[in-house]
Amino acid sequence: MRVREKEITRIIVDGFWKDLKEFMSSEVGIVGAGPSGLTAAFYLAREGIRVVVFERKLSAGGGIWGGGMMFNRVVVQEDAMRVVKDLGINFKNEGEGYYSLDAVELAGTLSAQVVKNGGKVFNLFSVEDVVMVEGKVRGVVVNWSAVEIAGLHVDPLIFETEYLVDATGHSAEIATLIVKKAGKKLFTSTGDLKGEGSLWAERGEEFIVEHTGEIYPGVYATGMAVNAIFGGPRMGPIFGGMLLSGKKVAELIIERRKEK
Ligand code: 48F
Repeated sequence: MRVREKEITRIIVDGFWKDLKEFMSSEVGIVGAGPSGLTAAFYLAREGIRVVVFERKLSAGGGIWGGGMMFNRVVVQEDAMRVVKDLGINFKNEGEGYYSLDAVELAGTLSAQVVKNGGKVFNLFSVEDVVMVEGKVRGVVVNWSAVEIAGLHVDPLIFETEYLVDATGHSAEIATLIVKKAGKKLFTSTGDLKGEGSLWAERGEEFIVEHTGEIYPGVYATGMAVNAIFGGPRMGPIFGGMLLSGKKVAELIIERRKEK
């Protein structure tokens, strides 16, 4: 079979263009493809909801790949095993309620399950702002990560979303942007981000699931962003809370849609 170089390019451009147009307007936008954002996207996509994930880096998976200190094994506790089983990931029972997973299998399977279920991950896309009309967040302002890294003077594009999820991890970038642009109006006691506390694994894991939810009208937080926003402790290399937080935020959005 003859391989025509220009056909390869045409197929890439056509396919990417089609995805761009399809997801330009999505029901849920998730910023950050770490464990919490991908888990949320998986459960939303599984419900047939149009969900788009923006990831600044080349690969989806966020902090999963490196495990703890580049030892690429992931530890989860009993409660999170329902997510692991929904995803069909292999695990090792370590006893006393601890389980371990291969970090590459977790990152790869989570990413694949989002896409297989109809979600879209745009990697190499950085969210640099939100669209806010009369105090309501209506979408995100996106540029190529390469433009961001090079500091080029290039205007961004806009994606429309009905619900937005801050899954940006420790930096809680969407919450930070909202405070910067709209003032201290987050659903925290001060309206501001409270900042992440020092490491306390057990409390950090509970806190993250308890506080996962809406942080501004139509905007939700999941994963480490939750602890940065509400002042919870960090938990180090245990990932159950991330998976459960992602599942919870998806369930909250699914419920919210039903109320409409
Ligand atoms: O940091 P990350 O893995 O967040 P998470 O889902 O999980 C945290 C754990 O990995 C770990 C931990 C648990 O023990 O503490 O740190 O809360 O993934 C966040 C992703 O968001 C991307 C970033 O590149 C990363 O992959 N990201 C952050 N800001 C933006 C962004 C942005 N403005 N636009 C696009 N992507």
